[in-house]
Amino acid sequence: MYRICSCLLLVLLSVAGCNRSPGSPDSEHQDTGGSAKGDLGAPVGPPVQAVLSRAPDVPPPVGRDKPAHVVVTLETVELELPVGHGVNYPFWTFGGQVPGNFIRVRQGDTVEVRLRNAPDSKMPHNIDLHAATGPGGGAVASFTSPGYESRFSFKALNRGLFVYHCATAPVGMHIANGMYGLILVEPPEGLSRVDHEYYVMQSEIYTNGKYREAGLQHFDEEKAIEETPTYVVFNGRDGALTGDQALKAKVGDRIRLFVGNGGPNLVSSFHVIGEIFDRVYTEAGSRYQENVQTTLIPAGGAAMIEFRVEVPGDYTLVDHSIFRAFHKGAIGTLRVSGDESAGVFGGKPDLRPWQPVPPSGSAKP
Ligand SMILES: [Cu+2]
Repeated sequence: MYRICSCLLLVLLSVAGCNRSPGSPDSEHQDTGGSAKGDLGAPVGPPVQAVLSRAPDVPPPVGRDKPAHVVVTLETVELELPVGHGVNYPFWTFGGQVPGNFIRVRQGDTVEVRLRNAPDSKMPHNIDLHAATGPGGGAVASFTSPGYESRFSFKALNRGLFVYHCATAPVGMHIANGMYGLILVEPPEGLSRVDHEYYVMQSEIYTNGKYREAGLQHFDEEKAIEETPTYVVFNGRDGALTGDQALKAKVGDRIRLFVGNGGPNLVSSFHVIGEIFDRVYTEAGSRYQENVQTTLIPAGGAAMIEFRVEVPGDYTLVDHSIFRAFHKGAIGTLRVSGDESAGVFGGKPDLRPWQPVPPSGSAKP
């Protein structure tokens, strides 16, 4: 009788497990199968051109339920760009901006990368996509001299948010000069709907001059080896996400931040002052942590961060290794507009005079 009851209990428990809704936390924590379940068959339909975006924008969801052959055309361009405050730097880029274009595909897609190196480049470049399974993430296959285009393909077997970067020697210098970006591999069912998605990428700049020393600056190899950057920035520039360039949202919006760290050296303690992350897909993996204040993002890694904004005002994005924020540039703004939510936050200053009352019996000096 005891054995029969035990068996019945096991059956009931397994049925209860099957009844979990697809979006429930329990299902989120089930094994996704990794790369072994990532091959969803041959591409269906004609090749499609990937929609690429510039930071802080993110391409729209792929909106497909079948694997496709996706062509990603990236151009490596060497050009002088402002770092802010009268400082310029000779960047090496994917797509003429730092960070490089955001790429969005679906798990199971065959991704054909066409890497074009501008004819006036001085250096060869290539691309190592952390989303690719294969030697070097495509680095050898994509080694491209100025004035050439290389092509190679990979199947996006693993879902998640991945860094890509140039891996031409000296690798550290190519990354420090701006050659990094993010590629999102959506799960087959896509991501949940949110009101805003933003692309934020932290990195370091090593200049021979001091912080905010005006003029054209150049790469300082010694500082890079010592891991003492002149700048730590979001989206390639001191103040890229401040003032008119602030990220924007309205009270009640759900926000998803795709945050990467190009490094080349430092780990980011990513934090938004005044917000709590409802969900963080730590290290941009499939599982999420809830109610997070600050999340670590490794060099060459990323995180997907989701939260809802309830109170209007300015929220400051920082690397909470806080001297980087206030003395090296790792600072940005999320500007939330809308009605005050007094029940959530009564933030109006209410300053009143106050004098400590001396303990009774104490002598006046
Ligand atoms: Cu390069």
